[in-house]
Amino acid sequence: PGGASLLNICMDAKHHKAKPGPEGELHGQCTPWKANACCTGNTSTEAHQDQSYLYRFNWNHCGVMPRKCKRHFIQDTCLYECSPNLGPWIVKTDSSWRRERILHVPLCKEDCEEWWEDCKDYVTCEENWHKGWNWATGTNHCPWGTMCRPFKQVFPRAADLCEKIWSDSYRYTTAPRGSGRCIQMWFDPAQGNPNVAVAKYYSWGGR
Ligand code: FOL
Repeated sequence: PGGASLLNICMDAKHHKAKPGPEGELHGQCTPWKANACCTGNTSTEAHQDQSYLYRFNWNHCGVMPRKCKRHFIQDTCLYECSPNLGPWIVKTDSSWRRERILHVPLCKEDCEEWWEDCKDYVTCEENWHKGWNWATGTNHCPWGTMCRPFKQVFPRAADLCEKIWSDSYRYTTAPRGSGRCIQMWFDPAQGNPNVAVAKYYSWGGR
């Protein structure tokens, strides 16, 4: 494996298209991917909803998540659902809801640190948001015996947030945005998608 086969592909997961391609319109924060995306317009709209049909995930499990924090979770959802540039980090997984996942995507330092900074005063009861919830009502709630604690206690450093929250989907890096060595959750599509070059670099063996 490696090389060109890792470029411009979609993972085999819950809502991803089979192959990337242009979308006439993507919603809100997902618009940067519309020239070439693994998500449909519907998925991009749902990415902005509380308890969307995507995963029925409740951001507000410890009280209402502030707007400035939620925008990072929306952006994470857009990258996860829409990016065609995560090929070098796609791995098979044994899970009830997806056949492939991403592992250790090198996230740009600023994207991780701003996410942590804007969420540090919000509260949560789980370190890994992929598992352990009480789904009895159809959406996730904190399981009995857990406590809502500030992000900055659950995730003492920015790296803890970015790496732990989605079971190591991301790796914290010290590479800055624009370096070509890290994946950007946020970008201005006017200059193209900066993650294309990053996927190329890593698919040919860059470390
Ligand atoms: N963003 C990123 N960057 N990586 C991801 O892997 C990712 N995954 C989701 C959203 N954004 C992501 C999907 N989120 C469950 C919880 C969260 C979720 C998807 C599914 C869930 O059903 N959890 C069950 C266990 C299910 C199982 O593993 O069989 C639970 O016990 O809470």
